[in-house]
Amino acid sequence: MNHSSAVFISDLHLHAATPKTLAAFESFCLHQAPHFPALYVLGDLFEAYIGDDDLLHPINRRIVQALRKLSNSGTIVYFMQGNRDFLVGEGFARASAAILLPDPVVHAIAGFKLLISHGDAWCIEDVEYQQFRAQSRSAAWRASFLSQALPQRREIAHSMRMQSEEAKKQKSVEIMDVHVPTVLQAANAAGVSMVLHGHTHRSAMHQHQRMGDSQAAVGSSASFLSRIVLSDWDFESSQPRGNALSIDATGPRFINVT
Ligand SMILES: [Mn+2]
Repeated sequence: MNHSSAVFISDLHLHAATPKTLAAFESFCLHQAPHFPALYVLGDLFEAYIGDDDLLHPINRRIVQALRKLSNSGTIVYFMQGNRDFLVGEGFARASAAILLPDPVVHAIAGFKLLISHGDAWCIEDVEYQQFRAQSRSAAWRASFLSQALPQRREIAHSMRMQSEEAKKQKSVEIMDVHVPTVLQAANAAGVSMVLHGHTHRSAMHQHQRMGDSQAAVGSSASFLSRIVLSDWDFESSQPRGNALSIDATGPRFINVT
């Protein structure tokens, strides 16, 4: 896919206890995103998502409505699943008029070829998490989870989140970050010099030296990989946090969410 410009967000973690962040998202969809031909939501838009049959939940309705309105205004909306909302499916896509993306995927924006991912699949040093990830993405786990009633699913999702928070306290920041050599390998395989992801909540623009890249002259821009990490959003705290990334002909740039 090619777009002349685009804007990217991820990790809003919206739920009932984040009314200000939800309002910021609605405002972003109404006032900022319409300036772009495409919006990419790179996962964990939801703090928890228990199935497309839960779209009548008041929070989900507002999220779907904001995306549909944006889509109706002419901005193409792409959605990639995160680790919190990997059960987002065709039902959500239809309701919100969003296009579901596989993870990872390569798109070209303003001539920049980008590898786009939520980012959790690259956190390979967190072995325990990767085991859970593989299990929860299996058809059997999915079928068994979705066969339960919504209140039960809500409870399971809640206890899974609590367990994950507990487990995170025992893990180092490095283990929970992406494994840079793995990202470099993925970028080389995809033939891109720019990667964009969220998930780690450690927003930055990194430049990584590309080892063993014989075609690129040392010191030339082609011998570096740009790895851009989106912020999570939290507008409930006294120091609100959240950003978006825009890419146009002048390059990538973080923009404040207002
Ligand atoms: Mn995530």
